[in-house]
Amino acid sequence: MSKILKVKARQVFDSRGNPTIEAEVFTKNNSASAICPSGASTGTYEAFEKRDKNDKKYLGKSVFSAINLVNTKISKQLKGSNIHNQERVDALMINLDGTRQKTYLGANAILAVSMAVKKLSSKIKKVPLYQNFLIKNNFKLPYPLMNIINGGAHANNGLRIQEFMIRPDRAKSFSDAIRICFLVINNLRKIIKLKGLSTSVGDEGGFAPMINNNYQALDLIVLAIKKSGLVNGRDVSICLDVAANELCKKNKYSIHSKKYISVEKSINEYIKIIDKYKIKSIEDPFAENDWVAWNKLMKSIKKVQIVGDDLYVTNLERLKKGFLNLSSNAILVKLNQIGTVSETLDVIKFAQIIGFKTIISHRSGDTEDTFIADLAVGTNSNQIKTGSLARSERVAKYNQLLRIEEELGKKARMNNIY
Ligand code: 2PG
Ligand code: MG
Repeated sequence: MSKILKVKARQVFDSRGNPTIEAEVFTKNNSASAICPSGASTGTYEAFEKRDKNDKKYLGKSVFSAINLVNTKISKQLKGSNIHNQERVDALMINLDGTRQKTYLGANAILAVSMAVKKLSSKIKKVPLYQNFLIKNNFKLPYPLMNIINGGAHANNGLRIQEFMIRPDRAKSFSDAIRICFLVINNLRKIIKLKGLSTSVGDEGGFAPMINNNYQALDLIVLAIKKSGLVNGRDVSICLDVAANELCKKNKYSIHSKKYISVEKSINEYIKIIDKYKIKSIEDPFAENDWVAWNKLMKSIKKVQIVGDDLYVTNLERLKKGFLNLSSNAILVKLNQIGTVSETLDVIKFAQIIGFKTIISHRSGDTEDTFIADLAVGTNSNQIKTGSLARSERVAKYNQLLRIEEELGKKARMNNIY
């Protein structure tokens, strides 16, 4: 048995240039480190991200107090624990924290340590990280949900919907999936340029042209798919993350235009764009507490993947509620929404038992850490959402999946999306 000797943390920076935590876990002869990501459109029920609100030198965003807790309390608590017993290590941190949303230690502190423990366990076992989760053979590669136009809280163009994505549904391999996305992105860049718009990118690497109308963004994507010699709705599907928490006021929504309209009218608009643009997946179509609206949408449409992100916040209790309420048929999984690897795996296991699709996701403030690429393969997750083929913190995850595919060789298979 390899015992944890100590844990050490340091402040590093995420892709938005904000401070975040890197934790390093040591056994006698080995060490591994991991970095916690950070969201912008966060759900109310997410685990707590601890920052030094009064540290003016970093505009209240530094993470030194959480780091101090890692170096003292967490390190002391984990000393002597078996590095391979992830559940016990995570339980020790959860108990030490003792709060519902991990407000004492901070989920950012706990998660960085939890991920580093998983990585070190793999290193000591001499197995690739993806082989150290739930699946032990028949590994499958996830379909990328690739972000190509950014709006909402991830850009300042005024687009209502936060993420416009494509999914290469007919790709036979992960490398082919990436090639198809590459083609569409390159054609989209040309189209945006020809229209005299900016090809600069948003937080997740998708283009952020100054357009403020969803339909305009969707038309650009349809054109880019066509120019790539592909068929929208067959070879490539358009997928959305509405992030509707940001677009809700007193049970009314401003998803489709600046005007706030009722849930029923919003659903009618959804039905129209699903038909017109052959949309296959919609994430957070309504706000995190509007269980009735989610259920109405599920009953009004068929064959569309409805994904709960802010609705579930990778929390087992909320997922159970959503299952009973018939709120969605898929869940977005983000490690830092819940704060430990073990709790994340519990949520994935339950989601798969109830027949939900699982989509492993990055955060809009992400890092060079590629943990989620391995997590997607190691949990047999159907899809991965990790930004565009731009910005190294996004591309790093796709590159890691290409490496995994190469390593699996002839045994590599794509997951199923339907
Ligand atoms: C989302 C995520 C990731 P954020 O809403 O799904 O794309 O954004 O990390 O800002 O919550
Ligand atoms: Mg989301």
